[in-house]
Amino acid sequence: MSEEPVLVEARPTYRVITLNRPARLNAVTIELHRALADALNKAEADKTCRSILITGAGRGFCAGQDLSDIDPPTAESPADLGLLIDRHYNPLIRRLRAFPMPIVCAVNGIAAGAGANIALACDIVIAARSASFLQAFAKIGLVPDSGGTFFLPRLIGEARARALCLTAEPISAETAADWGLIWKCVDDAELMQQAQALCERFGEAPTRSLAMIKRALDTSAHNTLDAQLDLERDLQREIGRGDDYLEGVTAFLEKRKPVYKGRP
Ligand code: T3D
Repeated sequence: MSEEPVLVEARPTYRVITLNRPARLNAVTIELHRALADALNKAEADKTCRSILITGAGRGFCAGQDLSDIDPPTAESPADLGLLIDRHYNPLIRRLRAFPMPIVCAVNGIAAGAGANIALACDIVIAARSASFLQAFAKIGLVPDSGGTFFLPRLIGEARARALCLTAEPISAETAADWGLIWKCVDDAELMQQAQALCERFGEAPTRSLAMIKRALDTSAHNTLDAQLDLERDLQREIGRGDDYLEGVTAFLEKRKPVYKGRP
């Protein structure tokens, strides 16, 4: 197993972050959490970075929490899994959702437990045809975490969400796409090329406006229509004062391709 739990490759306008514990299907350790948080922080600090691509090394995307990286519970000393979630998983999910640029997740193989829900927290999920999604938690006597109980019913409806969580049965990437759990399923050989093409496109996009779109969509999950209309107005007012809107409209009127600053 290579030393680094996360590999980071800087492309001109985006970063490829690869979960890199292939012998364990990229199961998440505390070390991996720290490396991932560090990679996200550095990407955000770099103004040339306008999107993120997350994928996994080897045949899996991520098998969730590394079950050998936690102290085994005993009758005298039961586990406090809440601590792990508070310190690492919840901050990661919040960070992905609030990240001020699009995050594309290329699911190259099985995404299980928290691994599945980390993928669902990304903005656009593309999966290889051979990949699958598994809410593994009930198999080991746990409840879905990392936002699973939030994302699943909203994406695929109550009936399917309940069955996936309660049976802990996997679904194929094709089914995930048919159900609307992910954006699309592509042939294995095309996965990275399609994910990279998306990130390249985001490299020319008005990044601040994309960040606000993320915010508006996240808020809509628990807003009334009235509150959402007000939020849309406020965001539009703010973004409408920026350079990218001016450039977008000017380019449209001049019948040319806009050149957005993205993250000034
Ligand atoms: O601390 C907490 O627990 C709270 C937080 C919870 C968040 C969670 O994510 S809980 C859910 C944890 N994940 C799981 O329960 C999934 C466990 N893994 C599996 O059920 C299976 O590995 C898969 C269905 C994902 C894939 O099966 P398969 O047959 O394709 O592969 P495999 O042979 O089981 O796994 C390959 C290797 O990866 C194997 O090691 P070995 O035998 O070759 O040395 C296996 O032990 C290892 N591995 C897979 N998942 C994990 C793991 N090692 C540690 N932790 C894992 N989660």
